[in-house]
Amino acid sequence: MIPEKLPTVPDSKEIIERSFKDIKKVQNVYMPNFISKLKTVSIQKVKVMEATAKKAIGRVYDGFPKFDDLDRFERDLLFIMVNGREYERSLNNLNWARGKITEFATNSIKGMKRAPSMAAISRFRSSFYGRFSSVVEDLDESLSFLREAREALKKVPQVSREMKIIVIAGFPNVGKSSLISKLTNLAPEIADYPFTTKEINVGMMRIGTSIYEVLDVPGLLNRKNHNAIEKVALAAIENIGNLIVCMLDPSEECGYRMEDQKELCESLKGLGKNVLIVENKLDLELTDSNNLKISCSTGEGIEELKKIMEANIREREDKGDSVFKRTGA
Ligand SMILES: Nc1nc2c(ncn2[C@@H]2O[C@H](COP(=O)(O)OP(=O)(O)OP(=O)(O)O)[C@@H](O)[C@H]2O)c(=O)[nH]1
Ligand SMILES: [Mg+2]
Repeated sequence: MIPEKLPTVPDSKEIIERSFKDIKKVQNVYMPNFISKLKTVSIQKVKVMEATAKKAIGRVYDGFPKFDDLDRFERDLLFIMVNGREYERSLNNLNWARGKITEFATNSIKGMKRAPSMAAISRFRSSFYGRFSSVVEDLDESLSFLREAREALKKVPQVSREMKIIVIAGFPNVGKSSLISKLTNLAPEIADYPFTTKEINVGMMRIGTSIYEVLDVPGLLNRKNHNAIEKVALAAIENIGNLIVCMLDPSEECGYRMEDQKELCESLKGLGKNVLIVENKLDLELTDSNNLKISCSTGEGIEELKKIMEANIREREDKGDSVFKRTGA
């Protein structure tokens, strides 16, 4: 699961500045012995600096989902947008830095406790500041990557784990977004050019007493090497769709041949998916196939489609079909 609120990611400069600011708050203590006084205050400063930095780094580390927290759908989508290995490495770097800071602080405090002179105490303290700053500075690349990953994570749609999910798939420009706008109260962008939809639109559809989640996904071509936009569609089709409505445009107004469009539907079936083939743009072209025919322009066939979708899901569910086992982590 991706947490609803992801922490903001500071840069290394902010973490260092915050840590140095916090040590200014360390109170001076009254002690007749100068060495004891410097020791006490210096140790306290190192402890404060360690705590502030670890808190700032920990907030990011703890707030970002780890690989195992993500299910396959979330993982696929996130890793289309950002490099998966880099994501793991960046989080590991934060965790490593947290450990290093504690190690430096512990050693520095140990040294200060044994230090025979004020100069020695100051040396231990300065050396901690230096090592601390360089470890935090080295995090800059990871922090900046995680800032990018945060934006990508925010784009992963929240889909239900309880409701049945219907994915509207098909070639670009066939009318998928037009259909979701008929089935739900969503109003996504609809346009007469391919790849209008680049992200997943999620809507709710009520049929009788049941509520389904309907996903309008980007267009998908029937080919092996999919681009990043098509991969978004595949992430939903492969991992979470209980029913895939594969939409065809027999008028070929979409700009793609029917033959290729049909092959796509067949290849989705080949993946073992529960596929329902629907022909759209009935107002432009009426074929003599056995597929269900609709028109998102006139609304013809939409009510029938709803009934068929519901019957399909009920039947599959009654049979205990594997399409209802959501692919987990
Ligand atoms: N005549 C007619 N045009 C339709 C019908 N359904 C959709 N369109 C038109 O087809 C074009 C594409 O519609 P969209 O709903 O944006 O298609 P899409 O499949 O979501 O397209 P991408 O997001 O680019 O993959 C638009 O110009 C729609 O107005 C229909 O039933 N009849
Ligand atoms: Mg669309």
